[in-house]
Amino acid sequence: MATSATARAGANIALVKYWGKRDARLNLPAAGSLSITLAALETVTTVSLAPEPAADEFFLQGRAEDAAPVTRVLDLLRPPAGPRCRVDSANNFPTGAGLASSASGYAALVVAAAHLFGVELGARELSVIARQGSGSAARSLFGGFCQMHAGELPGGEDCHAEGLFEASHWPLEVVVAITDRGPKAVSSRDGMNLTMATSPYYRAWVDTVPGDLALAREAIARRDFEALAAVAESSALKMHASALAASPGLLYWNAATMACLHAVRQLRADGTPVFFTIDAGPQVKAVCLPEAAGRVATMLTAINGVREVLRTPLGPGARLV
Ligand code: 2P0
Repeated sequence: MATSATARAGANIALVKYWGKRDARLNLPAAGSLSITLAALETVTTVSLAPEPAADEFFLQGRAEDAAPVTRVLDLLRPPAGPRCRVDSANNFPTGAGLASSASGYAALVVAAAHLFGVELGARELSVIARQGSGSAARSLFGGFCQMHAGELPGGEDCHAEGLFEASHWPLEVVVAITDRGPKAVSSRDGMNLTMATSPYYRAWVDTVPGDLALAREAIARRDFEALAAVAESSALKMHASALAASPGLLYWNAATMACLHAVRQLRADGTPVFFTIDAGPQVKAVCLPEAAGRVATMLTAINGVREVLRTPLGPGARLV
């Protein structure tokens, strides 16, 4: 029997956002979401059987972290009273800064742990497990274009991700403008819980998601860039509007974030195929056709307050190394 397994997974960026839960304990989203998986922003995770049986250990970028969230996910895959593990995880991009490190992290974890424990599950079944670590992680099981289904069953058995198209269907590129490398002040989980509890716009936001999912799926199937740009920017702005209306209001953006949004809108008005999306942090992700990526990167690099610009094509789903 193997004593360790290693998997890698790309981060994903939602074009139709997830923000709110129908069950916090089971981590079931209130609505579906739709994402693209990124090739160049990646987590590599090794799960090893621990020589000491006492407790799981978790190291992120070489530093010991609280292992409890990792244990909860490992317990869904290992036999009762099965061996404890050491988990070593490394991101090649800033952690906890709104770049979906928990998504790629839990996706790589479930693929590695399933292999180590000899659990033979497909990507859909693994997405159900990854979701319990982090809702967005379910989507990193798949490459290219992916939809997360909220499901209706109380236990969440029908809450899973689905691969829509491989990356080759429509090879978009993503240019990420990093405006702050530090961890965000309010985690996604806390931010969405606060929005659910206090924002008068939360219900209105959730009600718009099914329509946006249908529009985005249709735009991707037809490779209709303008249609995808319209629904993706709308989804991101509505998510942030619901969060801004929480009490106290959640303000994830800084001045450079806002400057990037205007720059992307100006580029598109001038004929460049690019749109923006923003997650629970100050970074701006500009999604574009490949021929526009150089121009978009040059434009965002020149903006005051942009610390670094990353470029990535779409990539494959989580996989064993
Ligand atoms: C998304 N985000 O759809 C949205 C947009 C952030 C903003 O999914 O509580 O870390 O672990 O399920 O997955 C980030 O939330 O939250 C996220 P939990 P998660 O990408």
